[in-house]
Amino acid sequence: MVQDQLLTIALSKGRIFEQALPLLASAGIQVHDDPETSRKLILDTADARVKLVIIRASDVPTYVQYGAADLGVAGKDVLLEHGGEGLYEPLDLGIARCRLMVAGRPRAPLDRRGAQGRLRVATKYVRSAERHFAAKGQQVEIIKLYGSMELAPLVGLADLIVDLVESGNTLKANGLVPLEHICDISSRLVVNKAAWKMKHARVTGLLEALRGQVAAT
Ligand code: PRT
Ligand code: MG
Repeated sequence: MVQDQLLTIALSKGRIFEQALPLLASAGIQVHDDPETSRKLILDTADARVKLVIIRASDVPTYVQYGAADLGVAGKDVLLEHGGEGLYEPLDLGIARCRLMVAGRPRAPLDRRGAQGRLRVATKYVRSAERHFAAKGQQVEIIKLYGSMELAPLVGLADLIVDLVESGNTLKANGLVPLEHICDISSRLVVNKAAWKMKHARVTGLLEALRGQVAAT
């Protein structure tokens, strides 16, 4: 029976889990386990037909793309890097908001070529950074990092960084300033394209419940 089809939702622990929880609960998906204390990677919900899989934030689009999860919740930053193949992105959940920004030391050179040629930009967000500087017609050297980007300008690894900024406290604590706004970021509901067809009634039922809740908050 269509209504008995299992739905699997992928999400990461931390801010996305915490902020998605009330939205999911309002759609009838109460979660009893706490991923911060439980070691379980598959969580049951109050709805026996819905399971959650808890994975790294940057892995969510991959699980959904390959159908290992029917749906997922992922930051727009992560989706821009992934490229969105195999996914629909039907709803902005409006959670885990921040901004993708270029940052550096105060008075960091933004346009002029560095002494050794192109400006060096350290980031985890290679695709977004490339697109941003290409749109400005600026040739830069992108250095891929996996975290702690704020360190790169301090130790001479890069002139600039591209990173997420929320309060700005992390930049400030490291003597850096925001220099250019690239885009606003929030988390999106993503759906596997095959699941969208095969489990259409269940997926759209959940989508509409979430949409109503997002509109009300
Ligand atoms: O940690 P892991 O490598 O597993 O993945 P992740 O760091 O991507 O996961 P997580 O849970 O930290 O972030 C999940 C999603 O939350 C991101 O993909 C963003 O879409 C969103 N989000 C919202 C943020 C922030 N706000 C945020 N402030 N993600 C990260 N940060 C970091 C930022 O990178 C910087 O280091 O917080 C720091 C800046 O915060 P402020 O407040 O000091 O400016
Ligand atoms: Mg993190």
